[in-house]
Amino acid sequence: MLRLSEEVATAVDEGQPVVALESTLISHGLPYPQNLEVARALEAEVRAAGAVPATIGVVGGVPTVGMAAADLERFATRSAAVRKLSRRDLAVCIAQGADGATTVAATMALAAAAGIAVFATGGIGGVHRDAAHTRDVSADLTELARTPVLVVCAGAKAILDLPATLEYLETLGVPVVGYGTAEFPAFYSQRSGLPLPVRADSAEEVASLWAAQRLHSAIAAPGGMLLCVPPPAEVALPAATVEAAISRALARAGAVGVRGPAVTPFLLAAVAEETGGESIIVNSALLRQNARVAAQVASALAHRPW
Ligand code: PSU
Ligand code: MN
Repeated sequence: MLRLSEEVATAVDEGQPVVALESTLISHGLPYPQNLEVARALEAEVRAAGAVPATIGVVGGVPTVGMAAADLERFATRSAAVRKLSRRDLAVCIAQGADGATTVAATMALAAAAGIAVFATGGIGGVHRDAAHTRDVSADLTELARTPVLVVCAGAKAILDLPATLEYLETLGVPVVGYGTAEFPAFYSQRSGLPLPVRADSAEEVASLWAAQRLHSAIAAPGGMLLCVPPPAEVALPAATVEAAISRALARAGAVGVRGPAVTPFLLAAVAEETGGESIIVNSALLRQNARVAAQVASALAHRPW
């Protein structure tokens, strides 16, 4: 029910550093050909930092940890034929033998099942801005509340209600740590103005926080942790530019009447158009940075006695 590549299985068995990577951003988060370039670049970043990459997805109905190059290419080039899988969609995709790209929620579940504790993504899902009416809150948040995986991200996607997302993470008991910052990053921009309770300034410091959370998780209350890395300064966009683009994107989504799992992919594509492609440059750069940081944390963890 869970296929690990030989490389990943060996690394997990031997306690080598491994970093999980998700596949929804490949099939439904970025356009071709940037999606394929990014998918390959993330694996390369993880390797360059001394860890083993494990891209996760459901391949022909088989939950796969450590996707083959040919599968990555199919997920990037034939994305219309690849489902977007959150946790609720996993069993159905398996039963129907389909291809499915896993979101943060589904990737966490499969990573934990494979014995992988560190996962790098771009921005997590969260509370949507119209959640008061639609009740649209990403399953990424509830997964963080129950699955012991450290998720390295640039905060929650800026298309969301960031203050409400932070509040909900607090409600769910998820520790949120800033990496070199005491503020929740805003995905395309470095700052949101929202303070974080915890800050860490090195991979070793993160590893010690995560080791404590993992222990606490094992004996008392199971759950993950969020490490928030601001996007690289060279490519980060001014908050005002991003807000203007998001307003136009949200208006378009409202006019078309997009609902459910289609909302996030629609908004990401619309923001890319509204920023003349700049959002894709930031998204790709922050993904690479997060993969690097995750690999450094996984390496620091591998060197700890517990
Ligand atoms: N981050 C990105 N691009 C993405 C996503 C995150 O930079 O495409 C995906 C993740 O897989 C995340 C999902 O789990 O969007 C959230 O979707 P939803 O809001 O429907 O839960
Ligand atoms: Mn949703």
